[in-house]
Amino acid sequence: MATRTPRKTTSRSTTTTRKKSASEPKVDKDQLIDFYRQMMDIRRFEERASRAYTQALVGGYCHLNLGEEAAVVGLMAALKPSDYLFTNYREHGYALARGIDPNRVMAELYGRDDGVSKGWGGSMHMFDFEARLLGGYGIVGGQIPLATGVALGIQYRGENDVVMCTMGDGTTNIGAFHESLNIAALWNLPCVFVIINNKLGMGTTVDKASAEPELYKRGAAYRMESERVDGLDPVAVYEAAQRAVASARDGKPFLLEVMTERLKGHSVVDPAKYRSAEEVEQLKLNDPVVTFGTKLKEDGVIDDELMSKIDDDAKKLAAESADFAANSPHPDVSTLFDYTYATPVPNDSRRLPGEPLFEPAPFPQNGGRA
Ligand SMILES: Cc1ncc(C[n+]2csc(CCOP(=O)(O)OP(=O)(O)O)c2C)c(N)n1
Ligand SMILES: [Mg+2]
Repeated sequence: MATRTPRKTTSRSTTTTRKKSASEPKVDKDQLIDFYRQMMDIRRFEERASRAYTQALVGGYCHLNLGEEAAVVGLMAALKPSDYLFTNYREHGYALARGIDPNRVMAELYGRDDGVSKGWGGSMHMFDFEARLLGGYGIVGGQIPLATGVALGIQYRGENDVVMCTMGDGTTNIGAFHESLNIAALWNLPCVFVIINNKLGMGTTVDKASAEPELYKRGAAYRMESERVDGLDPVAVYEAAQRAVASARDGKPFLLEVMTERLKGHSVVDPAKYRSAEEVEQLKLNDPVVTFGTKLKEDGVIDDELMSKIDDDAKKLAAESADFAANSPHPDVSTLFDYTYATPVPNDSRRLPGEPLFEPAPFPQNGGRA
């Protein structure tokens, strides 16, 4: 029987050391219960999404936040409503924690008109300016330069918001990661770069892909303060994210590494055969929804009755969102090109699927001679 390895709650980079001040806000009982509720909502939503995908109700790719719920909830709690968020393709949980209606999130997975991106984006490309969720990116690392650019925009306009940019562990080996961190540190941009370290980039482990597997240490190359935190504990994540966000708001970008688990395959269709039976057994002990629920019970914050009510409510919410999505209309094909560019592009082809790429040139009457 595997045992849960005790984790150090945080490790900090050598660039700066800072003691936790007594004035940092504590998390009260209501907020602890709210964290648990949000984590359970994401868990049940993702399970419902997975089912819908296997029933062919969802097209394209579908990557889930199963195992990352504590990370998502803790991070999002540290942002103001006007702060900006960029994520990768593993984004449903972020959309929910950012306060977007689960019906709209599920409708996007179903490719329907009521979806977050009006059904044209799908699982990987949700965008909601009101919630300041600026995507959803399928290209590994594609979000990092864009997030850095938005941070530059905030600084240029003298605003007080910050940008949080989440990415996977595998993403830290993409050139754009290094270019963006370098420029953000050089120009003091208000950006928090968050590595969600689930220990796998598809099927490749961090140890096999990264010469420095303690990824938060990469901040040192850019004299950027950085920290590693236990991503199974939403409170630890929340407190670390608060420090990171405060630093960024003060013009000092921050690199935060959140140690999580990916409970299932890379995407819904991946059976994850590359994982050993022992590893899979260990995962059960590192399930954040279970471990956080147990801790709240032991601490007397929550009882069995409230726990099952929260679970029932979450299942109901997920089922309702699936019904809503199934009943939402498909987008009209005439809107296919409406949301591709923010401003018109002169040579933008408005060709519908199946139409010829170019109009055939007329055959020259004189046989092609001048
Ligand atoms: C530029 C680019 N290269 C490769 C891929 C294929 N790909 C999709 S996800 C992925 C792994 C990324 O792993 P990680 O950054 O750890 O994120 P996770 O899936 O674990 O959340 C790869 C290689 C891609 N989408 N984009
Ligand atoms: Mg990963």
